Amino acid sequence: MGASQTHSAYKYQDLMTKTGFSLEQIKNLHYRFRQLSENNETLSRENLENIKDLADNPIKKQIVEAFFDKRNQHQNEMGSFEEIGFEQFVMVMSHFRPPTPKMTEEEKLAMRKDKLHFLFNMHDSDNDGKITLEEYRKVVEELLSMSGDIEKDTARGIADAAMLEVASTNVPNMGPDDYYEGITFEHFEQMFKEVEMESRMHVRFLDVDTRTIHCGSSTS
Ligand SMILES: [Ca+2]
Repeated sequence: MGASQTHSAYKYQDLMTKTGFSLEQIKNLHYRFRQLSENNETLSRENLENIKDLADNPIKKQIVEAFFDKRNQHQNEMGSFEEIGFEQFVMVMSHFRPPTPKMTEEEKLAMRKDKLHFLFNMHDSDNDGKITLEEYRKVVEELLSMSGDIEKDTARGIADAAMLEVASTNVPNMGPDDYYEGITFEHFEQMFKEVEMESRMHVRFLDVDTRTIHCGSSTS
């Protein structure tokens, strides 16, 4: 037991450096990881799909997939994992870390970009660097399917109209015959220019409040 404790202490240290989480936060995440994986070394899609708080989330599929997406591991790798271990889990969770008062402006900007990349990747499911109309439609349809009385055709119409607006904002001189290939990351960044999302992007569905990384019911 002593040996394995030393081992995990060493691992924790490494993860703290990589993610900026505190020791306590990592311990909390480990606790939650063990719960989710039912005490296994790795987490499967099934483990996450069974989370009750996620059941009604319209973009559940994208959220679950994000955990297995190699792009979210900060290593320039692509593709997806079958299952993820604790370290990979923490790397994904680090995208939800809120900025701290101690951070410099530069660090805050880098963090913002990182979060935007995470969101962008969630939509760009085939990872070609563009969110195409097809990909955008899928997300809008899923978002709108929440309100059961909206027909698929209506959802489609709303997605298409939204995309057209995005296209005309991002490519102001587009002619009627020009084909809009999709939202690039630069466009995406523009779209979110006015949105303060650094502290807003957090998850509650894992029963982990990422603003504090406390497990269980938060007292705030
Ligand atoms: Ca794409």
